[in-house]
Amino acid sequence: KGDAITHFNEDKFGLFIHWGIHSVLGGMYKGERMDDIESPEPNDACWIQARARIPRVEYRELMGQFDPVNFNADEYVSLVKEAGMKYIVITSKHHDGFALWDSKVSDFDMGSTPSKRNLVKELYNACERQGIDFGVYYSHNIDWNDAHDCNIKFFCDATDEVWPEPADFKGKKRRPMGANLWDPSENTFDQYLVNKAYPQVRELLEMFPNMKFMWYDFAHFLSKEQSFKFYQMVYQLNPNVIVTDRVGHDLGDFNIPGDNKIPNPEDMGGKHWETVGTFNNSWGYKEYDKDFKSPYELIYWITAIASRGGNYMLNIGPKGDGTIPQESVDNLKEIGKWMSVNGKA
Ligand code: FUL
Repeated sequence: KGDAITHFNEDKFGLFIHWGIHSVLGGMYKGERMDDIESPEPNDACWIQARARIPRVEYRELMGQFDPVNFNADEYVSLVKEAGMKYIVITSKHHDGFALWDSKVSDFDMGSTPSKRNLVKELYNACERQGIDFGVYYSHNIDWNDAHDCNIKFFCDATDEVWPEPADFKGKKRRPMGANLWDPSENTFDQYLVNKAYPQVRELLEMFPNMKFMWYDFAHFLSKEQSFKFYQMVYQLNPNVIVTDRVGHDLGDFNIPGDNKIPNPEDMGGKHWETVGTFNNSWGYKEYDKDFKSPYELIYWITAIASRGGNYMLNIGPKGDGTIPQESVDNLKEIGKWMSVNGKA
């Protein structure tokens, strides 16, 4: 995969998009800020279902409110170009399990929303038109809607670890972060893999023949064989697609040092790497988080990362209707002014 990895590394600067039905909530649950809910789960707005322990049936109702009337894929891609970015990765399915396209194997998807739009495809087509590289994020291990306990029980048995139930989290050193133990689906984890995750990965690769990146995320509870299968599927269906190390078990073609982390390149095992970063403190849209980095700070991140040989993928969290928060738009435009003078053409 040498050429594909070199090409990726030359892209240097890209846009990450965290979008889904969680965006409708904007970090608020029943009038309460998710940060104020007592929970050990992360306070990223994409995690609101886990943090507030929202039952699956109730959460699914958000599909009825997800109406992306302000989403225009070509405008997104034009903004990316204006910012001097070369690629886009979008959350095709985040941990909640909702597919941002019309999936043949699940009704927890765009096909069940009022607009029925295939948002991932709209973006892919716009990237193709405007010459921007495209990839998808896919949460392969964690799926709160369909993946039972996300394999935590198997993982615990396999490693002989006994992890506490959610009620006992407090003060414990380790905990099963991300597993759905509040309202697990009736599927076994294997049924989820065979009936949803593997077929969806295939759908994505077949739908987007020119895609460049498969951004698997969060493999904490997968066996080595399961991680390998996810890696292998991509290789067999499209060997030009490169895969994040978050596929699990030291597989993967490039490394992600951690969210909002600039690594020491010597610790990256000789692989190319990508820092992923947020504008504010959340990946998904959170209506009350106004703590946006300034363009000057972001230019520091760009230069610090590029000078160490890495890539920087900066994130936006659109609102449920597809509007990009104004602060992000303004900052991307400011960065673009700097990039037009200092960036590579
Ligand atoms: C993490 C996820 O849990 C976050 O929600 C986000 O997607 C980040 C990029 O990766 O592992």
